[in-house]
Amino acid sequence: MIKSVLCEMLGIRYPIFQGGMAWIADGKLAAAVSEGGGLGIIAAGNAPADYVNEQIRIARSLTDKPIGLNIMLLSPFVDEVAKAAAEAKVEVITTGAGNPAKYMAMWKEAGSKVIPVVASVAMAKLMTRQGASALIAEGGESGGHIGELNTMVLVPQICDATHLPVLAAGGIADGRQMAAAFMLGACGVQMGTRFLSAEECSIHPTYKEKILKATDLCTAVTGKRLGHPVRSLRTTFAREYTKAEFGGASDEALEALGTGALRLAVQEGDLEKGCFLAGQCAAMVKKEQPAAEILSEITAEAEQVLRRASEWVE
Ligand code: TUI
Repeated sequence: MIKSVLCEMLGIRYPIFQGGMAWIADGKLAAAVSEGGGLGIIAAGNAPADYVNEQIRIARSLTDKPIGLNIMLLSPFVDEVAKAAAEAKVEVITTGAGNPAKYMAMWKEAGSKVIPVVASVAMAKLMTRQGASALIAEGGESGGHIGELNTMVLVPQICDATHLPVLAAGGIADGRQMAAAFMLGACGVQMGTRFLSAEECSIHPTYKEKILKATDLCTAVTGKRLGHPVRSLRTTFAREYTKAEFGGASDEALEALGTGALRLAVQEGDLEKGCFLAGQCAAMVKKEQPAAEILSEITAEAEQVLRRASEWVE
């Protein structure tokens, strides 16, 4: 067994969160992860409150274990989703792509634990002062919207900047990396890409296949010019976007290229126009398996590695 303060704090067996991936992390996937002993997290993404409420209902019908909701702070529906989260009393609220300070009092009053994703020391200190229960330090190996720093340098600096429990995220897909995260001071991990291959993950079969066939250099970052760098698989979309980005396309034209691209990847498996978000660890995802098996396999491997760690010391 891995011992972690996160397990006691949240009532979970494994200190592993499933990342709140927009369009992907629905009630079914979140319930499978929570039922398997981790923390399953529903992604609100850019969806309205009605969608979020429905996914929470689905998750609650499949598990009585704690669940989380990820609120993407750039969403046009962020205010109504923030309110819905408080009303639904989800056990954990995670946030991404911004500063959730103005909602934190409301969420805490509702009894939710607030665990923001941070990508810098300044944000970690601010969230600590605002009453977060833990922090997710997400490095640039991650899929989707990313910050400047990578996991290896971000995690220890965040751990030094807060007394709160820290989860490491970004590029983590196996037990060796989970053990390494503990060595950096983290007491848990969040994984997104690894859960794309879960049997309970309902992405288009083409998306799953692209992940299972990915190799080490398969991802690229686009969107730096608009100030929203995003990591995805190198597909036609990524190539076309990069061409437009560095070929003098207007901001409006770039926005138009990106609109709907996540949905096209997830629901249609559209290899031309879809944006297939994935972390740098995509190549480490080798087979489709139940979410519960992913959790037990990674934890068993981390335990084995951690037991051997003392062999380095005489
Ligand atoms: O949010 C994510 N990953 C995402 S969000 C998303 S949807 C989207 N699509 C296109 C453009 C933008 C978003 C796809 N993937 N991860 C968590 C995360 N949060 N990574 C980095 C941050 C972050 C960045 C800045 C957190 C806080 C922050 O603070 C800035 C400030 O001072 O407000």
